[in-house]
Amino acid sequence: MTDNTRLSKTISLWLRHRPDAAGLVLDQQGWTDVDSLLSALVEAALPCDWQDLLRLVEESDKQRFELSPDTVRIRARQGHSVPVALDWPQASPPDLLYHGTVERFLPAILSDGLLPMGRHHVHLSPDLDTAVKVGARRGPPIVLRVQAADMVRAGHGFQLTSNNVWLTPHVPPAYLSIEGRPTP
Ligand code: HQG
Repeated sequence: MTDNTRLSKTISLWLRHRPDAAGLVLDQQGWTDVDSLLSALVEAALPCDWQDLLRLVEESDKQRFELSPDTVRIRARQGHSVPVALDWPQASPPDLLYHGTVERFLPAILSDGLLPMGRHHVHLSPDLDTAVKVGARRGPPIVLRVQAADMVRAGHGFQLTSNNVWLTPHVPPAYLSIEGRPTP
């Protein structure tokens, strides 16, 4: 693992799941002080200065982190398991969204739908490529198609993050089909 990947994974862990492990406090919207984060990184023997952090935020492949406009605070854009109420706007999704997963989860997903599991929301992408990459984290990827516009017509809400991830609390199985396989 490169130093940058280790740094990014540590910051992801702290800002999404374990702020307590670094003595950090997140506010309601998931923000914490950049200075506290930099001090915690030094203590964890992952020294990172302000320039390094700025580079990491800007160059992160998925734009996972966000700095406040005054650059005093930082947060993860999504993916939390700690209680935060992120203020992403409700938005109207395209007709179809995609979710990458693996074969072993399919029976449960086709029976219960997509559930947030350890996170606050189900994460969906507007393009196939991203879904393939998300699924491939766990094995040979399976991509599910989500009839997002139909869900909206049935009263389901969606939020759109500034790095183009669509969030929704639950996708019932009726709105799912497997990309590349005939609809049952
Ligand atoms: C599956 C990463 C059984 C779901 C990624 C997934 C993404 C079910 C896993 C972002 C299920 C949850 C989110 C059900 C869903 N029964 N399994 N009913 N419903 N699942 O990591 O979407 O690099 O919480 O298919 O790239 O994989 O961290 O969600 O396999 O963007 O920035 O349960 O996290 O981004 O896994 O990934 P996750 P995800 P970062």
